[in-house]
Amino acid sequence: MGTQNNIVSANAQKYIDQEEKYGAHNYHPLPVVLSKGEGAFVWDVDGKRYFDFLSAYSAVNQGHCHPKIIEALCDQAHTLCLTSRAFYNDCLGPYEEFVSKFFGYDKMLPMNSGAEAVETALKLARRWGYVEKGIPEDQAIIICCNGNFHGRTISIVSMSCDPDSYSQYGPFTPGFVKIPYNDPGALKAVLEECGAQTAAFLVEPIQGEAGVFVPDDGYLKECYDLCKAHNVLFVADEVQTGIARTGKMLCCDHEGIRPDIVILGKAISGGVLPVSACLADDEIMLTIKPGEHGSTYGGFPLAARVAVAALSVIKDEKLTENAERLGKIFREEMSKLNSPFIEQIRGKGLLNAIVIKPHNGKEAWDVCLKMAENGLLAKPTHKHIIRFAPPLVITEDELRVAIGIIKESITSLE
Ligand code: IF1
Repeated sequence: MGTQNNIVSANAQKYIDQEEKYGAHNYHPLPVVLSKGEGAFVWDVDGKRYFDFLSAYSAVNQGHCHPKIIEALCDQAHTLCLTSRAFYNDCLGPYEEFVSKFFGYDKMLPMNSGAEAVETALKLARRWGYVEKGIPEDQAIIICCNGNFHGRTISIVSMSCDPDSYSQYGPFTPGFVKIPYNDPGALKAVLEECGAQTAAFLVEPIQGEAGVFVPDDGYLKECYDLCKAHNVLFVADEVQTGIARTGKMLCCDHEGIRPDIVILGKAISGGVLPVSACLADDEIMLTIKPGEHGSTYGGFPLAARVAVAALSVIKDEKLTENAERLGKIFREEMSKLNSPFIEQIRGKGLLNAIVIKPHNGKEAWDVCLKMAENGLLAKPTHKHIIRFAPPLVITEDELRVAIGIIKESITSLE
């Protein structure tokens, strides 16, 4: 907040009131009004600087307003923004080749939001199930996990276990079978019962929204092998865990598995434009023919240039290695804090979370308010879990200062 003890300045309150009056009330933000971002930092309207430990839910891995990404955006914005897919252009082909080779797949299908890429993956999986696997029409099953978050369309919330995501949005899309996360036996049982009509298994390599739920080592590999044994596609939702966030380019790389379909979003564009994509090989990707899927802005020239620049920054600045190294320091330092508030610390790379035990009548929200007061922004998920996900460009010195703020904020509430 612009001023101390969580009192919002009149300047900031003006923007809060505007959103309250003229905007839908589909969020409950922390009372901070931001106006500038650079690297690992953001500033509020009163000029106060904060460490950004949310990174727009892992979309800003490259740091706010990265100069090379902004340069690509501005250069293309002056030249050609949008052509639609009714015509070719000189940006999409180079983008498709760059991304396909970057991740090692035959092809990519460009979309805009993460949810659209997830919907695209669901359509690709069902289409492959009918055309290639021979599942009877309209009977394809897609297995998903309890605690999942894949976006907010009606088909996607049809897979959700969170009433906040699905209640009073029915009727729901059929064809989804939910199983417990981190339980290969549950997947084995469902595949043995109805593997023949199962098209895919959709999974987050780490469940972000569920509270950075890291599955046991080997879970993903065991599920992958079960899918292969039953001719079922292994579909990884790497929208939040991908693009170096967990210390590998894709979180699935930690287990050496190559998903049949990879879903990307968020940091593929470095937090500059909504850009997403599905990656797959020809057997899957070419089951969708011209005119059978698309979107107005999918892969548009502006997105193409921005995404190529954003992915190049990840490699050029070795952000994957940085996330791996600094993530270990974060968890090590936080585990030294012996606080009644801390129940558990978990994560991979720079996707971490602390499970807060309410104490002295204070809970995760109060910790976040105190951290904001002390110059660090993070937000609770599911009431008691605080996610800590700074931009991957953060330096070790900056991280150690941020850790000091987190520790000081927690101990001040004890
Ligand atoms: C909100 C959550 C995170 C995602 C995964 C697909 C999508 C997301 C693994 C859809 C999006 C965002 C959505 C945003 C908050 C944030 C979020 F809290 F909602 F669940 F990160 F954990 N797959 N996650 O995490 O991508 O359509 O948003 O581009 O809806 O409040 P999107």
